[in-house]
Amino acid sequence: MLKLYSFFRSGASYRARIALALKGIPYETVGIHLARDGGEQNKPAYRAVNPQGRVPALELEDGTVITQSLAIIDYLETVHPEPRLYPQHPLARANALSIAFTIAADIHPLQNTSTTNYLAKHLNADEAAIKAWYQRWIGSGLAAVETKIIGTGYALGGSDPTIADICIVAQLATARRLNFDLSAYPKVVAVDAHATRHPAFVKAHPLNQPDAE
Ligand SMILES: N[C@@H](CCC(=O)N[C@@H](CS)C(=O)NCC(=O)O)C(=O)O
Repeated sequence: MLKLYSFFRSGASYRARIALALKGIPYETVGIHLARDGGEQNKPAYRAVNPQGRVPALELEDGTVITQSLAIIDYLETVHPEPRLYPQHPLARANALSIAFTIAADIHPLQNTSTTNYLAKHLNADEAAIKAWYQRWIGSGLAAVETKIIGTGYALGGSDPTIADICIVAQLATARRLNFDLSAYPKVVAVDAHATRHPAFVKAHPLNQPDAE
């Protein structure tokens, strides 16, 4: 069986979990606690799985490991093409990936705990400075995503969720945990509200994970 190294609260792990649930692929969760005891991601046992020390990582039956949530989603899409997570039309597909990369490449790395911990520990940033920092980057990223959303249900207006919805839902869970004010992004909030009713998104929700606390 596939193994997903995941932390229930991790937005990047949430993306991989939604994709697995949407495609109905069974897997075993291996919880990697990012905060306990200096972070299990930093221990040799997990570094042997993912030398970068980040979650998620997907281990295949033969022991091969795939890291990076978007690479995991791309792999799943290639080996289990149905249901599609990338729209068929080239422009819709480009837009879905544009939303996904805005979140995964432009927002997430800047608000990630390892980044904000570095600001605090090495650059003397206090709580107010850290809050201003992540608000700046979540805000500008979500403002861009807001302009790329076409639908009022799923992000691209189709009848099925795509990688764009996956990334939006995972990002909003983190934004809410950080008490980020979402009132300036009504389309993003509407897409999240719609997608999170889908059973696969419910299954992948942080609080429905075996390692949830
Ligand atoms: N770009 C990566 C991001 C992975 C990532 O940064 N995961 C975070 C949790 S959301 C993590 O493992 N942080 C632990 C650390 O940096 O020490 C992906 O999409 O998989």
